[in-house]
Amino acid sequence: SPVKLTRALLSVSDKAGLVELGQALARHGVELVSTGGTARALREAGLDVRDISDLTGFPEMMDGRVKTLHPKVHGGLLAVRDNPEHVASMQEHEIGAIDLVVVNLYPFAATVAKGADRDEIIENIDIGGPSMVRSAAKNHASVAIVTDPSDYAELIEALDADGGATTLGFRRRLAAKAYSATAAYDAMISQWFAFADQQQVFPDMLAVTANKREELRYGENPHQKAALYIPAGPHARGIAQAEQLQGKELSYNNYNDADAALELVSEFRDGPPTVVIVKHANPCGVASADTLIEACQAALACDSVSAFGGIIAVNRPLDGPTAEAISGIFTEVVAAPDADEDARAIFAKKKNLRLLLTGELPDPARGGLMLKTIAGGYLVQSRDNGRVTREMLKTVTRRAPTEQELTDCLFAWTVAKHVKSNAIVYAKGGSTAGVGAGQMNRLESARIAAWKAKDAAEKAGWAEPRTIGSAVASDAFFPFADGLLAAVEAGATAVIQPGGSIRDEEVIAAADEAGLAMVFTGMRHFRH
Ligand code: 93A
Repeated sequence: SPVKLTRALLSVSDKAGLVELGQALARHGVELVSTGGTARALREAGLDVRDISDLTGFPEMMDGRVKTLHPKVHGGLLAVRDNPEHVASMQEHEIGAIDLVVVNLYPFAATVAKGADRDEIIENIDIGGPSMVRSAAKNHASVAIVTDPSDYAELIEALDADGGATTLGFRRRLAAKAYSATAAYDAMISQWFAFADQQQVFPDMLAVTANKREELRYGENPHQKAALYIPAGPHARGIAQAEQLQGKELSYNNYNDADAALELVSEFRDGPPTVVIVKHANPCGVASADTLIEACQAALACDSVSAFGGIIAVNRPLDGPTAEAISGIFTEVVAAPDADEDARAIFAKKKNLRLLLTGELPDPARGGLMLKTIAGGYLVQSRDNGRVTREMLKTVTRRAPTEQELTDCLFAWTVAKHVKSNAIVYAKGGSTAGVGAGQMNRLESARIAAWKAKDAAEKAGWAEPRTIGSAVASDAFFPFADGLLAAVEAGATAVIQPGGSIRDEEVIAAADEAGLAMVFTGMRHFRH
């Protein structure tokens, strides 16, 4: 796989480091072929250079728009060196192999940045350069492609070390970088069109990395435009890949809520039958049980008021009884790995209900990136795939949690991870008792969760709210003891939280005084 260089094509707008590179190549006996400006710069440094017009037999023409776009260039780049037919074509058409391309492209971004007029900007869209980059990168089995002057030093070192040859590993890395460079270059041009032409609602820059699958009726609100894009490259499967069996088109909010529901229920992929009900991207009822119908009833009972118009996700194929129970309340979307005949028949009567079949649930431990726009920028972070296991828990109170409390703690913690911060979740016996979401202080979230549990008990005619004897999860540490005291007041007996506050001791003392068992996870799950 090492390829000894014989001919290099250099065509660079940024002439930095060019002469040093040319000298190194000459030292290794490599023939240099160049376009106008590049050839001039090399010659001025006393190097021997062959003009591209000499290689192609055509002059550079049309203001340089056509310089390297020629079979003698692209044939020399693309020919498979050990393919007899390719070799025969090279001989027949007098095409010489080119085994190194050094290109950097017309400075499109800099031309826009300096405030050039439209014609000058258009003239700085490089065509021949990216073509050579892509040809050379495709044939990286034999050709090295350098697009970045900061890689010249490594190339020179590699040639010096390998007697003027490049290795396959190096060429492969260069090829990957080359395609990133051309993709970024085109993205930039596409963004410029979108920006210069403001009435274009969907900047098709996104099309560089994703394909628009559908335009949605509107965005979060009716005056906003919206569309769903699917990544162009390899990607994980999720709600966007679900098969819709029936119901109206999904709206922007439907997708967003169904995603939240599916992501949460996927945490229970390997767990017992579980049902998640989501409203405004927050879970309002989550329950696990021996059967799906029991889990469904328990999830509905958590907060039957909020469940109205909700989005439901389950971790088992839907059966008839569960479908019947869901049909009894107004539901916007149901997402399930599958649905049996009975369930399908029952839902078929609910014309407006959107039924989504997801197939195997997404892997909650998978990696990936999360993207959020802020004015003038993007925030990018890795997906929150952190998971807390029993072994990671550290008991910090005098009393250790019972087996049941531990199970409730982990259940509450898993749900809290999917609740907007500040998140407080009470859980008992495999279902949420109260969820407090999105408050600006933790105490308020704790109070709201407890209040909701009380309200649910009254509505259901239970003797007491299910926070009595529950476990409570907090997505981040309690900065003061007051949030914990609110949980004590609500009747919680166990607490799970990250720990790490400078007032941990105060919080632990308050827990001890109330006879609570508390465990620290050492991991936080903010979500906004
Ligand atoms: O106008 S082009 O799109 N047409 C071409 O055939 C072509 N070949 C190379 N631009 C082309 N190039 C670009 O010219 C290279 O990407 C490089 O940026 C520049 C180098 O030109 P010069 O050597 O004349 O400075």
